[in-house]
Formats: sequence, structure tokens, C-alpha cells
Amino acid sequence: MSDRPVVLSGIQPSGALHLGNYLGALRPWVLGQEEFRNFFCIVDLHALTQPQEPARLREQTRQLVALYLACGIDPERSTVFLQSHVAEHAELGWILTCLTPMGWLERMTQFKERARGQSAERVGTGVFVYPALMAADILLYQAAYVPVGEDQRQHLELTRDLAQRFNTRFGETFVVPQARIGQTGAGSRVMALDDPTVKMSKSATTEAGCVLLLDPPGTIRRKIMRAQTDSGAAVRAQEAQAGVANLLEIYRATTGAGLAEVAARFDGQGYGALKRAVAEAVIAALDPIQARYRQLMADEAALDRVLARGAAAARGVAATTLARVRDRVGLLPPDAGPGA
Ligand code: ATP
Ligand code: LTN
Repeated sequence: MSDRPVVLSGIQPSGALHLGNYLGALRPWVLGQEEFRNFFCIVDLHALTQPQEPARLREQTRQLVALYLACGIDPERSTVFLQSHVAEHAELGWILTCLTPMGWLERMTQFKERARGQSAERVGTGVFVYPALMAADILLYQAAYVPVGEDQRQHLELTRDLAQRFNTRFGETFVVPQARIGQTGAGSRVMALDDPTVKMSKSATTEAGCVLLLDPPGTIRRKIMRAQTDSGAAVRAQEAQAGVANLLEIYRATTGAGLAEVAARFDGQGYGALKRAVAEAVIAALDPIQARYRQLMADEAALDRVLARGAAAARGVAATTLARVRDRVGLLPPDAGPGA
């Protein structure tokens, strides 16, 4: 393997991707393709923590592969694969689950939010133990960095704690990974358009709050024009409240403009003008992605070939780590018997 630092990240195929996924995750991945040795996974086993209709899960998984590539992930330079194609994830996930105290998992905000208001009879156990599987995804590849949005910080801390716990108990085995959040400027936490106090999310927010990467231009315009703004009448970049601040951030992230430039352009302008500019900037950023996506979806066999190649490459690395882990914890190797 090359001596570039290893990066691993993943997205669940649990619904259509939105602008937050792009600005917080996919785009930073694309920008790091030269600098790092990259593993980009579609975490389909994680999607099973929520009820999924099988045909729909298959479809969303293919769509997500196409979107990875349409956003600029180059399978010649980065390893793109499905988590479920590399069985080592599930196996290391189990070993790490056994090392994870319940108290650590009970503190996870995402779990608390998903479980809120539901009885223990109804919340799937997968939602609870999921951070141990996420840790396995990362530690199998000895990743140094994990580029994610702000909402994943807590899961990354748990991954680091697990890596350290394993290393202390069984000897140095895992690289302790670092989260990379918002390294490329804006985008680490894109807020919902209709309620800028919560993050834009594919499952938790309303359709109106979320610009989907595949939304047609008219829909994008409508959603952004209806976005919640502040109680004032004109833009003041320095004193903007949540709604306007979010729109300014989206503008910055999609155009590459600096803070001063954005303030100079919009200060004193009405909210309508800001929204029109943001809508056009988002449409311009998404247009080439949508065109490329349509081309890629027209050739499913080519997408499957990318996944097959990615899984083979990923397995090679994952198997090496897992063999060491198995040995460290005292599991006999499968080829140790007579005649092996
Ligand atoms: P769900 O609502 O189903 O949990 P999600 O919309 O939060 O989904 P994930 O699949 O959990 O999306 O996240 C994929 C990646 O996108 C993660 O790295 C996550 O941190 C990032 N991300 C998600 N939402 C945002 C957001 N609003 N702003 C910035 N990054 C985000
Ligand atoms: N928990 C993440 C998805 C995820 C992930 C990972 C992200 C699963 N495994 C490994 C980075 C690295 C989420 O809900 N967004």
C-alpha cells in the first residue's frame, strides 16, 4: 500500500442524499483524493438498523454508488465498495461490540434521539450497538482520518476509545483515527431550510427543509425561496441569526467565496435577493452532478464492476487486520488444523 495516510468514510443507503451530505461529507472526500489513500464505503449493514424494504434498499444502494461517482469520487484512485461485500466488517464489529460498555452506547446522542418516545420493545438493538460496527469500518483499514459532518464527532470519539481500549488490553493493533470535520471550510453542519435550529437530515427533517442532490432546479428554487430567515429586513453578515447564517454558509460553500466577499456582496440587501443568489449557486453546483448521475445510472453493469473491484481491494486490507485481531484476542486461525 502507498505511504499516504489512510482515509475511510461512509454513508448509509437509507434515502436520497441532500446538500448537507454533499458539503459535509462527499465534497471533502473528493477534495482529499490526491492527498490520501481513500476507502469510501456504502454502509448498507448500517441501513438495516432501520426497517428497509428490500427492493428499495437495493435501488438506493445502486443510486448511492452512482452519486459517489457523480460527485467526483474516482474509482481509479479511491476504493469504492459496499460494507456488506466485505464480511470482515461484521466480524470485527462483533469483537468490538464485546469490548464496548453499555454506558458508552447509552450516551450516544443519535441513539437517544432515535429511541426517544419509542418503547424498548420497538427500538431495534442495531440502533444501539451500531457505533461498534462503525468503529470496525474505520479500524479495519487502519484509517488515520475520517472525514464526516459535525454530527458524527461523538461516534468518532467512541471509535478512538475502542481502539485505545483494544490496544491497551491486547497490544498495539489499531491506528487511533482522527475525525476531519469542516476542514474544507463551510459545510460541516448545514441546517434545515425550514428550521435552521436542526441539521438538514434525510430522515429527521421535512422535505421542505432539505435540498436533495437530485432535486430539479425548480424544486431547489422553491425550497430556498421559502427558507426561514431572520426577524430583520436586510442581510447583516456579521450579525446574522441562524436562518440567514445558514443561507450565507451554503452560498459560501457552493461558490467558494470568502467571508469578506460574501459580506460585501449581500450586506444591506433584502432576503429575497440573497435567496435568489443562493438558489442559483446551488443549482449551478448540482447541475453537473445530476447530468453525470444520469449517465452512470444508465449502465448498471459498470457500477457493479466498480463495486466488485472495490470489494476485492478492500478485502485484502481488511483481512490482514482481522487476522491480527483474531490472533490477539485468542481465536484459533481457520487454517491451523491437521493437513492445513
Ligand atoms: P439520517 O438522517 O438518516 O441519519 P443524514 O442525513 O444525517 O441521515 P448520514 O447518512 O447520517 O446522513 O450522513 C452521511 C454523512 O453526511 C456523514 O458524514 C454526516 O456527518 C454528513 N452529514 C449529514 N447531514 C449533514 C449536515 N446537515 N451538514 C453537514 N454534514 C452532514
Ligand atoms: N454513522 C455514520 C455512517 C457511518 C460512517 C462509518 C461514517 C457508518 N460507518 C464509518 C464514517 C466512517 C452516519 O450515520 N452518518
